[in-house]
Amino acid sequence: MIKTTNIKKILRLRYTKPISKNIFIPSVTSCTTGNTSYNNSNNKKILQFNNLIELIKNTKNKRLYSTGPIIPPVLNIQNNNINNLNKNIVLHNKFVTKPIYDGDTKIDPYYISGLTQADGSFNCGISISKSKFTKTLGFKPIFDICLDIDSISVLIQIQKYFGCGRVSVVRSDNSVHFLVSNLQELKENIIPHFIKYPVFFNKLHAFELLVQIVNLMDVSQDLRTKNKPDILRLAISMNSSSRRTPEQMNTFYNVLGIPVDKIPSKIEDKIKTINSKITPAFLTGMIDGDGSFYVIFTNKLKIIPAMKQCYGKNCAPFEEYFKKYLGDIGQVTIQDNIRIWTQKMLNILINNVIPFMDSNTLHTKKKDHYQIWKKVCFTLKDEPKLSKNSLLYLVQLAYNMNKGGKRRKLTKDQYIQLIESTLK
Ligand SMILES: [Ca+2]
Repeated sequence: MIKTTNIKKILRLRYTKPISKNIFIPSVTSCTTGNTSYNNSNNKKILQFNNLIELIKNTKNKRLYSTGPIIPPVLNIQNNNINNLNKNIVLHNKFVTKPIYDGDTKIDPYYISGLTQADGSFNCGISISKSKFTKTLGFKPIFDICLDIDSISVLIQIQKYFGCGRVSVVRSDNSVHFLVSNLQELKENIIPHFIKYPVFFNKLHAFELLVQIVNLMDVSQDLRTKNKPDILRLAISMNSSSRRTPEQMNTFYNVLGIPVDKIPSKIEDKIKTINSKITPAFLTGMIDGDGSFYVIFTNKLKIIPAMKQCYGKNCAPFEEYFKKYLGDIGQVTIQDNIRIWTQKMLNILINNVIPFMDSNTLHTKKKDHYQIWKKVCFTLKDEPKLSKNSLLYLVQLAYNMNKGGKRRKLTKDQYIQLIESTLK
């Protein structure tokens, strides 16, 4: 039975569900005219396009994947490289297309890296599996970006961008993750991105170790077994904030037959400087991840809009770029392992921060907070001494933004009461 549907619908279908390994585009010559169709005979779905090149042009696909078993050859297709594409299609007659950008997705690659700097991680799971006589150590390298559930659309866009991975919701803490743990996808989709658009400091350290792990795992079974002590050392050196105990690490080495006195030291994170460029889009990703636009309502009825950015305590060199893009350096405080940069000066917010944010789009829920916050800034600029009516207007507008103003001492009604009783 053949079901006909149009290309757009198929592509939308694929965005919500990663393409399965048994979808094939047989070859250009065997494609019939007309729309895309499924053929469910032999348990294989066959996608047929009347003109594959048209499809690639129309949907701005930049990659074609073979669905051959295990290691699909990846072809990077440039728009001006159609001849090359034809040659490749003759070579491999089984393909699925994976879009790298779709028409309405304008997510900057640097933004993705900036968001990863704030809310992403490169990690490697370590597990022990037991059989009757032996214990075996297993490794699972993972790339992960975690956001609040209300920003799930950003992760779906990022999934489209990479053309792989899964988006998974964790109901218990209202978070959503974009996860890639498939070795080939890490190698072909994730690693090339972060080589071209790097992250910095501890994230770069973890990424560099992930690259080595993937290389050590992407070999024959025998060689991989031989590589396990090296993989283990890399895996436990990735994140200093890891919750693994020294006892657990001893146990891992023990499974590999390495006694406690022979355990190598962790690989130190020695990255202290910024060695590649930080673009406005990168900074925007960082702000979308760990930045905040908020409004302080004091008991003396003063309203103070502010912006803050959190980042690792070893990441102070970022501040030079905050200054470059966002004006005056503001105020830096340190809490536990986090540095917090804060800007409360209204003229800097108006003259530097707002123009920057207006030309560099936020993608998470924060973009709504930003719009409210911006109104507060402009109201205060126009009316430095707020009238009672303007005060009430700003309370209605901004008091409960950012998670409903949960952290405030007074509820919104109590604050309105305070205004009413102070300014009769
Ligand atoms: Ca965050």
